[in-house]
Amino acid sequence: MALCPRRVVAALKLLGPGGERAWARQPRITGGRRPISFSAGASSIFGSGGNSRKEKLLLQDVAELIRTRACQRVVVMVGAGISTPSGVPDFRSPGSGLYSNLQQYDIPYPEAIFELEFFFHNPKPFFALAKELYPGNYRPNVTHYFFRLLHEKGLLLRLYTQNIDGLERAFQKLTVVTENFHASGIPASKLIEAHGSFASATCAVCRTPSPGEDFWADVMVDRIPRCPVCTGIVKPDIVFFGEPLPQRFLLHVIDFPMADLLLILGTSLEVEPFASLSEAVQSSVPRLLINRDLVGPLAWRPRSRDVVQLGDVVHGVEKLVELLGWTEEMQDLIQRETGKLDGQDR
Ligand code: CNA
Repeated sequence: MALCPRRVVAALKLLGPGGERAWARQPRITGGRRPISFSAGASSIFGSGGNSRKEKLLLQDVAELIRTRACQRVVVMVGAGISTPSGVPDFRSPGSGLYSNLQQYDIPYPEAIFELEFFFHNPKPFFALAKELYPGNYRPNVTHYFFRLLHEKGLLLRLYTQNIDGLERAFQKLTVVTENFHASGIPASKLIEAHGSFASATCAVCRTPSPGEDFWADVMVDRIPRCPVCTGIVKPDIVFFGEPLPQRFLLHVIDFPMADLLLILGTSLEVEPFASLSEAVQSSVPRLLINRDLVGPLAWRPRSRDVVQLGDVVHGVEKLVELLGWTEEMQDLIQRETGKLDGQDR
């Protein structure tokens, strides 16, 4: 299963349980949601009587499902949009996204920065991006800490991220990896970094692993990291287009059918095979999208139990946290974690 921009390999689809295509790409933008007033508790949301399964859910209904633990196998899918409030540019936001600011990276077209062929031709733009994303340059925001709370409450089945900034791990200054328990408090076992990370690096020629410290020492002084064995270019273990996704990504085969709630935040759902996972939960499972735009299958193949919270992701998460009654807990957590990061900076 290789990483593909959606329009390049539109034919690559996840297979449904019966081997059929999970979805067909027929763009269909809905005219928006028609919220139906629905204030019943979780039991009636899942109830089999009457037509409750057909009722439109609202954000407060999702909060109720979480709060009452009617849903306790929550799968989360995220993308670059959860990190823009931390200051990391995403790909596609007009004006601020990387694709709008390509001149500084000197690449012929946006996807080139993650293409092997271009990387071997000119690795400098990619390493400029790597330097930008250096662990410790950015800090997690409310969204990342919301996942931590979900985990602490035993509700997080798995967090699937496309991000390569390591903020789910909350990398701390100069500590490259804590393998088993990430500094954000989300254990490695709960996290799938679907597009890899900068936590490790490998020679692109002889495949010798490279120690993170050596790699970063070179990147920070704008030197291309070279393999001590064969002098090939050392590439961080970020998944480029056409490359296979990490083995752990295959956990989706178990996680998505088991999920009882899917949260999707800050992603355009443009990159496959990640995007198709949004269709891999059972049709009865509510899907909540918190994003600036209505995207992917939620736009053109909506389901009756979709909930869409359009707008800024931090605002959407704060609203959900408030509905959950977790605001104070969240503030305490952020204060504690910010204190730790400040301590490291001193
Ligand atoms: P994308 O295609 O740039 O989409 C981001 C989505 O988030 C868009 O729909 C935006 O409208 C939305 N968005 C941006 N900021 C906000 C905000 N503050 N509030 C609400 N919505 C917002 O990024 P995807 O993650 O979908 O694309 C996948 C690529 C991007 C992956 O391969 C990543 O490796 C790659 N990427 C990662 C990072 C990172 O690690 N932070 C940064 C840039 C690109």
